[in-house]
Amino acid sequence: MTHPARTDAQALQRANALILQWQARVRIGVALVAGGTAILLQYFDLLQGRPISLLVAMAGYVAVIGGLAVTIQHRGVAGNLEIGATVVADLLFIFVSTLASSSPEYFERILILAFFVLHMTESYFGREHASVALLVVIMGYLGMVGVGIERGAQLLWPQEFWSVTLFAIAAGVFIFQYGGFQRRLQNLVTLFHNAEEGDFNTAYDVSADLYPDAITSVGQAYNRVRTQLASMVLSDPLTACLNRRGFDQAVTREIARSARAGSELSLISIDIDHFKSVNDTYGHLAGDVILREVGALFVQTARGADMVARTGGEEFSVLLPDTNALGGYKAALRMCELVRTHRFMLNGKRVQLTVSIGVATASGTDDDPGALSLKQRADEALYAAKRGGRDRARAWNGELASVG
Ligand code: GH3
Ligand code: MG
Ligand code: MG
Repeated sequence: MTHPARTDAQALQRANALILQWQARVRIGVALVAGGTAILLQYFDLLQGRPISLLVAMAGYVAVIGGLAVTIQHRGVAGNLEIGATVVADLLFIFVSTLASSSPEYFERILILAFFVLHMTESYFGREHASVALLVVIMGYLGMVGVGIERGAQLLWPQEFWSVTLFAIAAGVFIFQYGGFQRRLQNLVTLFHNAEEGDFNTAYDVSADLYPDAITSVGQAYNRVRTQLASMVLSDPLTACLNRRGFDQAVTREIARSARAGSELSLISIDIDHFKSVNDTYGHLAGDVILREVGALFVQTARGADMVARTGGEEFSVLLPDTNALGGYKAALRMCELVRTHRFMLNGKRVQLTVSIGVATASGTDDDPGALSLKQRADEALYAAKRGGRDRARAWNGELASVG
């Protein structure tokens, strides 16, 4: 069995790898366009600096980003190391290329370019990575201004601080507002992942979205179809009872609950006797009508908390929370009686039907059986009822397993 938290982490790393791969193409494209244009401008003396420095910086950046992308594609996963390396390469390229093409009074270009890095980091990798990148940009920028001023550049600290402050405000708002983007998207992915597994218990929390956007809309749409999906995936279309999947989920959930509460829980397995002969005599469609009627009978007789399922062709199961062995056995007897005495009618003729039933009970203590063995025990008891002559209920008592 795979650990869910680990599966989530792996899914995230695979998503990171895909994002970094297409981002590499964008990064290389932007570097080539911006760097190429700058080199051209330098060539015609419209921009200061030597084209060769910029060319080296650009080639280095493209090589690093391209190399990272190839490695990530090869490995199929990417984590903090790869994201960090990409951001460091971005910032180094921005600083180095600005140095190679701008005099100190134009260093603010760094802040403009840094927004590109923040966007790429923020939107896809979240608030933490973007905040670190923001901090590095501010420190690096102030460092460069400091060195510039020391070397006699015409820069004024108050003006530079104000530029950095404006940048920090704008970038901070951006990070704050989009900070949850990746996490919220991940929540949505988890919801859909759970739905794939047949778990529709959690709704998308719309009220947690301070700034409703497209993700909120998808969440709302998911909430609208959630109940429909649940009934489609977890219930049996013929009888409208739970299907096997829905029942398995309910058993796992209720066993955990009863273990927490220290309460007992009974599971009833039912199989219709000689059902094949009903089909053989009246046809498969008539058999279906009977199955629907039997399901309705069990639903009618069940208490509010009980869960009725059609777990096989002509097999039903009922889960009875807070029910001890005696209660479960009595319920089973009642169901036997109910089917035996019910007037099933097909083609104007009364059809006599009986069921065989097995009951198993979990006591709610530490040595409880899991969902699987509880079902196995009920099935063993059911087979014992069949062997005993049908139309009867048997409770699992620990010895049935060894009875031939
Ligand atoms: P037993 O008393 O040993 O249970 O006899 P049985 O004939 O009920 O049991 P068996 O398992 O041999 O056969 C089950 C039959 O149930 C086979 C099939 O004809 C019928 N059946 C299974 N699923 C469906 C269904 O979805 N619709 C209908 N109409 N019949 C079904
Ligand atoms: Mg059967
Ligand atoms: Mg049968």
